[in-house]
Amino acid sequence: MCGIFAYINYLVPRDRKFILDCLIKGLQRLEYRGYDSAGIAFDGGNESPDVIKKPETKIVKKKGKVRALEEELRCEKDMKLDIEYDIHCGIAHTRWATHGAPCAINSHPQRSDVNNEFVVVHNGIVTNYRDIKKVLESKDYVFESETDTEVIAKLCKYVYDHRENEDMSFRELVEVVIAQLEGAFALCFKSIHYPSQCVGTRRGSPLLIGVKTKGNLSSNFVPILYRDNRGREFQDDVAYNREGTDSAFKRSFSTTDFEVSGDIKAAEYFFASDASAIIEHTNRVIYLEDDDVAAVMDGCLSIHRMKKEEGESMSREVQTLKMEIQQIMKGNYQYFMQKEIFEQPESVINTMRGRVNFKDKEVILGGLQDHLSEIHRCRRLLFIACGTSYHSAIATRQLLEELTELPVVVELASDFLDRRTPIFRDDICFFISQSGETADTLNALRYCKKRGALTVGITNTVGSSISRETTCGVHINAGPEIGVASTKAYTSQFISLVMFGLVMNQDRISTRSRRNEIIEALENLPNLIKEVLEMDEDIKKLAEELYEQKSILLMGRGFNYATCLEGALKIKELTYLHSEGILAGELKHGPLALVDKAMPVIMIIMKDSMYTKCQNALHEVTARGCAPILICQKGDKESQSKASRVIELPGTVDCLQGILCVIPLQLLAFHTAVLRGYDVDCPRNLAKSVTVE
Ligand code: G6Q
Ligand code: GLU
Repeated sequence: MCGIFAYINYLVPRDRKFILDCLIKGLQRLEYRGYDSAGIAFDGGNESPDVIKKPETKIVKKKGKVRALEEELRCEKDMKLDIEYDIHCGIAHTRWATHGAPCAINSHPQRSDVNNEFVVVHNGIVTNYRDIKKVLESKDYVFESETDTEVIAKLCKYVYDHRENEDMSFRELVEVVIAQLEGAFALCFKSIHYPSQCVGTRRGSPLLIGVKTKGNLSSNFVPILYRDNRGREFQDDVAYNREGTDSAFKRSFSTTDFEVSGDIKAAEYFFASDASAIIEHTNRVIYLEDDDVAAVMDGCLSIHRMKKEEGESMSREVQTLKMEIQQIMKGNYQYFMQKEIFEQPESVINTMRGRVNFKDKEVILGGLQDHLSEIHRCRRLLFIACGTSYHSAIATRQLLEELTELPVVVELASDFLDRRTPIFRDDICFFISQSGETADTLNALRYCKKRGALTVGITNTVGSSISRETTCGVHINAGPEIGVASTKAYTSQFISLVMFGLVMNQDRISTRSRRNEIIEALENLPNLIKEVLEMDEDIKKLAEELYEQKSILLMGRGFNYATCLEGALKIKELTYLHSEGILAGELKHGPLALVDKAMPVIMIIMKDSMYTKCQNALHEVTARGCAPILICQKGDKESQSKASRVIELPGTVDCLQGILCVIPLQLLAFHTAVLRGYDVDCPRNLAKSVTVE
């Protein structure tokens, strides 16, 4: 979830061309994060800023690439480009749609009204936007987009129009607004009521500020003066008395703050989602933390805290970046795939955000809500997909059968079409696809639609063909996946399907304890994923032992059969080694012939209902002289005694264990590919989006 960039110049005269170029360049630097549309807001009008009485904000937005937005700007006739601004704030955005298809109207900046009084760019998801929208609609606010973001802009106007204190600052206004928001966000605001000011804030999504100051215009850059309030609690109790306004908007809070000020004669500030957009302007940056509200006004930057946690540091360090742009785009990682593997503690949270209520043990999937009774009445559930997405359905099939008590059929899209599989009007057909564009899955969707089945999309790409053409669905919200080999999308698809099972089971009293057990495990899952990721070094060592092999077999059963299939797919697509995922129950029916002392075998044995059967498979394998590499639960000494190497994982509920088990295999495939000298992000012969049959 995508990119924010803002540029503020204070007493550094810049013409409009410079400002627009700077905003566009900022967005281009963020392009690698993945996005589907882009937009910017800046001061409009052709009068000199010195004579303007009423400033205006111009918004330009475009679906597609930043290049298209640039083109659109170029086509703007009657826009003077040489008009010069001593002080100016421009904001820009690349959007990865989560609410509403990618199109100009849904792109950001979103606005408060036709006069663009307040405009905002947003990364993330506001989970309570429906409630806020309802309140605002009852007050005659008219919404123009399908986004969750638009409520933020409209709420700004509402708070501004109802303020009791005429001197309310922009920062104070934003604080009132974000106190109403739930979910994850990074935001930047611009307003005609606060000309040339910018406010940025974050909760859950990243935002940082580049700082470039000059002591005076003619001198070289001087170090900025940073006044930190370490050890001193800054009292600034802003208790908003909002009596007479809607109770939905009542809240009071106190703030503490920091400032970048001093002898600032001229300054430029850059807000951005990551340092790649800032580094070419300055290497001095401040990383905002959750609930920081940063405001640039009259060349000074102040950072306020919405609340101060006990023992929290009272300073924000101005850091000096020493990185190259390429490095920053991939964070501390060398490859996108590696970054995406390590993102999984956060991406699974984003999948569950606003859907799983851990306190009340409730799950709501907004996109399916209106169709649940029809789904409950169906004859069977079909899950149709390709590759990794297909594996996510295999991984959750057993749980879905258990929770829905319905027949669950999992199909490879290509085979499903080849067979011209019979489909009935009372079938519910799910189409799982990261890209939402896979030709086989899309064709299967059209085939099922024609036969009258209800179609449900599980995709990562809002506005994709599958998400548009299905009747309803769930966006997995894993964020853009750039590495061709799917990793974080798999775990997010997995969780989306588990959430679907829980929704279907919600009203059943007899299974409440099972449901609660799963929801509790979901809550703890991000921590356990982190724990597994800490084993990276051990897995790398294992890769060093295996990378010259010719073939690797993976065996498991029950909840971990899919893990073997997915692990083998990761190994073959990245390392070009032969690898096969084998159902341990099938060993005697053929694959056992492959096993001998020399054959590398990875076995997954977890302490679930399959434990004894897996032990039998282990015996069968060791009896042929093979000492397998074992992925098992911590402390399972019995299994470990027969293994050549052991990867010990933390335990979770049986039906989620596959998420923890697949991560070492993702890492193994990754490290093996690196050791073999292959391009991890773009394996040979493969494409990220397979739009041909
Ligand atoms: C695996 C690949 C691939 C992918 C399929 C389906 O690492 O990314 O197997 O899962 O090509 O793609 P979609 O999920 O985009 O439909
Ligand atoms: N939820 C917002 C939208 O869909 C922002 C998405 C993003 O992070 O780009 O418009």
